[in-house]
Amino acid sequence: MSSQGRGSAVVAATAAVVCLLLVLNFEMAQATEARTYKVGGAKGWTFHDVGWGKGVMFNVGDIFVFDYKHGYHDVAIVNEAAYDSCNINKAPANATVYYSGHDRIKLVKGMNYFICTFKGHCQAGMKDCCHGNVATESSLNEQYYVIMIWENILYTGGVN
Ligand SMILES: [Cu+2]
Repeated sequence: MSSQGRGSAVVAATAAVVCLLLVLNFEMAQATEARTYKVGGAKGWTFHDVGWGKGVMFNVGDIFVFDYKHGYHDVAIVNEAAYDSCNINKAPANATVYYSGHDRIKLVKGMNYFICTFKGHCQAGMKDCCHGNVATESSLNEQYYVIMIWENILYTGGVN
């Protein structure tokens, strides 16, 4: 009788640990999994693209995919001055330019500015900017809290 009671306690404790592991995995996945976005949506990187992604919360490490016909456009990572003026000469001399037609660019912290350097294209709206946010402190604290609960169950004799 008593051994049966202990057996069901072990099952319950095991189930609790499994549940917490699932929560923990979910939290970790949310914090570390970079998301991928196709710039411009279905039509890809093209004219009149300015404004795409407005109001979306992007995270550092998220990946922007620029899809376009190779040789017809490019993507330059620029600064605010070059972005605002559509003048590539205002960007730093070492600004990175991608031109494969399927470029994957990782967001960095702060503002990320992209323009097409082909003549007239930026002026025609081939420009986008977005803000790369870092994970908030509160979400990191929540993860830590879940780990603490899990460790308590494992080390305070909860499963014995
Ligand atoms: Cu272009």
